[in-house]
Amino acid sequence: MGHVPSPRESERPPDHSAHFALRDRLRKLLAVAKGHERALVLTHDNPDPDAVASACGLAHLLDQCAGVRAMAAYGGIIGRAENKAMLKVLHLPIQPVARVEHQPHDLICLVDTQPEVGNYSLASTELPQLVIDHHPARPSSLMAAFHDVGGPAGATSTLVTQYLRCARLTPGPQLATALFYGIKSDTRDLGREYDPADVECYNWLFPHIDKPSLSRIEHPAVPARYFAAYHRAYERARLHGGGEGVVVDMGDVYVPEIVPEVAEKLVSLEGLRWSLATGAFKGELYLSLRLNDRRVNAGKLVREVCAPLGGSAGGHGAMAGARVPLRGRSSDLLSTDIFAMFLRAFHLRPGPGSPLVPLLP
Ligand SMILES: [Mn+2]
Repeated sequence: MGHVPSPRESERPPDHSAHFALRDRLRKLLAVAKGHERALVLTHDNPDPDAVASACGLAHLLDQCAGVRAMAAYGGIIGRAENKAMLKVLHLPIQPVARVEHQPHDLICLVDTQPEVGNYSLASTELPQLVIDHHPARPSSLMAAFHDVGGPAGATSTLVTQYLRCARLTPGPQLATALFYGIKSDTRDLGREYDPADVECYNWLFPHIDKPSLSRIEHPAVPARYFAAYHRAYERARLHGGGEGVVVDMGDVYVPEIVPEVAEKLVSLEGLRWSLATGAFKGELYLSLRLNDRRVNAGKLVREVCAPLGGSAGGHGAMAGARVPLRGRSSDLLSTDIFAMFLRAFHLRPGPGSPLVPLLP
């Protein structure tokens, strides 16, 4: 852990054209922002560390370099213990959107998501003028006055770090730690879907981060409900295709983020190609897919399955998630239908499967 050597970087001659391209993008970003007075920088709902960090980072950039007073905000809740700890330990200036969206603002920015994805909360139908996201580009983002979407970066925090760096703004320990943790968690410690730019920003941030704070964030205290949710998930998990895939309907969950967390945990099972978890929270079914199989694109697959169900979906190669409104449907019946659709997509026979953990007598 810590400083990751980047042989690819040191072997490569300095890339001046990439630097000039970045400088041009920064100039354009600031030109779009300048002249505005107050910005709302919004993440996707139930934001993860990457979303929170990039919102705070962009707000800081707008504040310092464009003279725009910027408020970072999120919809939904921050429920995962690590994410809650991140806000608390680092005192990050981000608030629930319901608290700030009625305050005057004349610039809307979106980070870690895009207009078309529909997984962010804004009462009005105002369109964002500035969109920064590492997920695959959606056509609607190209209508924003400034957009940096669909590039190879493994985290939006990487893009924001590049802008800060290019603007010669060194983040203080709290923002640096947030951005570092954003990159680290979105790329699973630089082990999944990462780009040389992620490694470069990770290394650049490392000397500026507050190490004891990072440790407190990564090893948070968790409530008893956390263990209960895991216990239930392990008991309910069903293997399919002779251990090729695992599905679990977690039932009602106390925080939506426990669904991706469990999917992530289950995909580490030896020999497994994919894991799928669902859980119901406040009238919506949350779904998360994780893949060990590079031949399948998780984001595409989840979008195909969930769009007809009226859900909003996001994700990329190895990880994707969706939210489907229950609209009176029972969450276990909907989960059963969804599992059947995924089993079909993976060329497996639908059926009950076999338990992951044999029940004790
Ligand atoms: Mn992200």
